[in-house]
Amino acid sequence: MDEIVKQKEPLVKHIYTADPSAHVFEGKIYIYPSHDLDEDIASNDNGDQYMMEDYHVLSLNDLNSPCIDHGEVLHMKDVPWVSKQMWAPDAAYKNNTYYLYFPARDKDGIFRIGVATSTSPSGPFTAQKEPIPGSFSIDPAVLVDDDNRAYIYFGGLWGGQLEKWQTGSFNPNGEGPDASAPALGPRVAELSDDMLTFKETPVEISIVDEDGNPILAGDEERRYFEGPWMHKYNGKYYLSYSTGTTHTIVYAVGDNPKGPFVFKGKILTPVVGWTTHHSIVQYQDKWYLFYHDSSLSGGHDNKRCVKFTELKYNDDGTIQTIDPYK
Ligand code: FUB
Repeated sequence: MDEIVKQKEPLVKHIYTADPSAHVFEGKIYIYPSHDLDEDIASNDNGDQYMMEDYHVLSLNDLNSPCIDHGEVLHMKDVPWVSKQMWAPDAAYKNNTYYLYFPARDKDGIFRIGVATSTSPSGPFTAQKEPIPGSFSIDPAVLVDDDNRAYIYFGGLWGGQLEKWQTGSFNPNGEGPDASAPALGPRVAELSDDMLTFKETPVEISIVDEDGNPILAGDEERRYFEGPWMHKYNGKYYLSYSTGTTHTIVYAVGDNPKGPFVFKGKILTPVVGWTTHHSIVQYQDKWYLFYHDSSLSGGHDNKRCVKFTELKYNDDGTIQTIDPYK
């Protein structure tokens, strides 16, 4: 019981953190979160309250050790193409190099995805001078598959601008589909061998129900909103994501890294605060959900804190729903 209570405490309290992407690198757990500013900013649907400027890396030597903050590893002043809002990042390891993928608005206010490299999982990271060509929207998540091919998943509605890319180019007036039409899916592209560019034009992922019908835009309990994460369990691909307006983390399962994915159910019930964002990682013989809530700030949407808890599978491969407050 003590262990569970401890796990649900914020990983760090000296800074606000969110959107945790957790990985096991070099035998330790590394967490790549957003770094929320300690500022009171009015919330709106465009996400203007999320004005983050830099990234810190956190790590745990093991699950009973205190969390280490490795300090600032990348600041927007060192990324020539960025104007503002360094949102949810992810990291990957390949080619003896650590890669940090991050979304931010470019000088035209359009979200793009950048990549930065380091020889160490704790950084510091050096950013490429330009965003990934052809990248757009937010919330990159990278899977390096067992065959060493790497895939990047991304996309987010509303402030994340995914609605504005339905024609393949940016339409500032683009709106989401009607409630009765298929929902927008996240995008996926295989990454080039050097991990710095897309190997192909990103494609839209299809998420369907058990009968093979697309999840509809009006189905806000199940439709994709933002925060994709991909992990593999028993050879299956698990795509998990936030439902945004209904504030849950849900998942869908497929046989292929690009889908289609069949909707399965809920992983995490709503947390304190509007956003919910997560990652799933295996450490030794157990699985863990990293997530955030706004408990540390008493509920401020843009002052969040990263937490983790154990995640359990049923014998049929489904995931047991987690209530973050039980
Ligand atoms: O942290 C800024 C944005 O809020 C992220 O990119 C979204 O996933 C949401 O958590």
